[in-house]
Amino acid sequence: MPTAEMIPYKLARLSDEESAARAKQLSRNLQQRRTCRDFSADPVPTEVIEAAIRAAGSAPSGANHQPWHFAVVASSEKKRAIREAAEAEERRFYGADGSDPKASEEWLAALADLGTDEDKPFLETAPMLIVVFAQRKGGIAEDGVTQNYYVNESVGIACGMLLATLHEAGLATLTHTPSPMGFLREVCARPEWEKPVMIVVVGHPAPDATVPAHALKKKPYEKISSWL
Ligand code: IYR
Repeated sequence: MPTAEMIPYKLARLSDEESAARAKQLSRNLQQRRTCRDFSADPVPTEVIEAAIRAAGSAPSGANHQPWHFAVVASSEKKRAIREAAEAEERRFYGADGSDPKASEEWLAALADLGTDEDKPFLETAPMLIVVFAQRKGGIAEDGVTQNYYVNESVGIACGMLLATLHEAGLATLTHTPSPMGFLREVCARPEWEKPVMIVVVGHPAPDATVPAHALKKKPYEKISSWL
């Protein structure tokens, strides 16, 4: 017999019409999200960042251990430090340092549709960086010892909720993953049992921002779903 203390769970019951209308409205808006690489320097309200992190922190997680940490970086010095370290990794990735690229030819070919390169000015231009860390160990107490479960899945869902909230708030985002990312632990003063997962760059798009046309090539609904 499970012995867990249980508490009531209630949701306001919507009519099917209201339910569908709300799902479609949010769905339509989320489908407008793009990965933005051209940011303006305009500031963003800290309240929005806080609300998005609170939403992310409510994500489901293995054993409810909430194995995540969100480090908000807004200072010019820290942003510059992150840009410099990230660009050093990216130069090796793309072979822009004169050596053989770390990325395979196949990988570089796949990126051609995005038009990315080793220059990451957005890491300094954008007003906020949210560096997401996954806690391999620690439990709710963050003791660094207790085993965590389904860490990648949990943090992935939390990141999705973070991005959805920021987009709903009218902000542009970029999920950026320089590889390797170990330097982020040092810049953000995080413990060794935490693994940097991604930098979520947040801001307003620059007035002349563009996105690759490739971004609009979404797999059709019929292909991404099957009803059995
Ligand atoms: N981190 C590199 C390369 C890169 C890799 C993937 I997979 C992308 O979807 C985009 C970029 C960069 O940021 O340029």
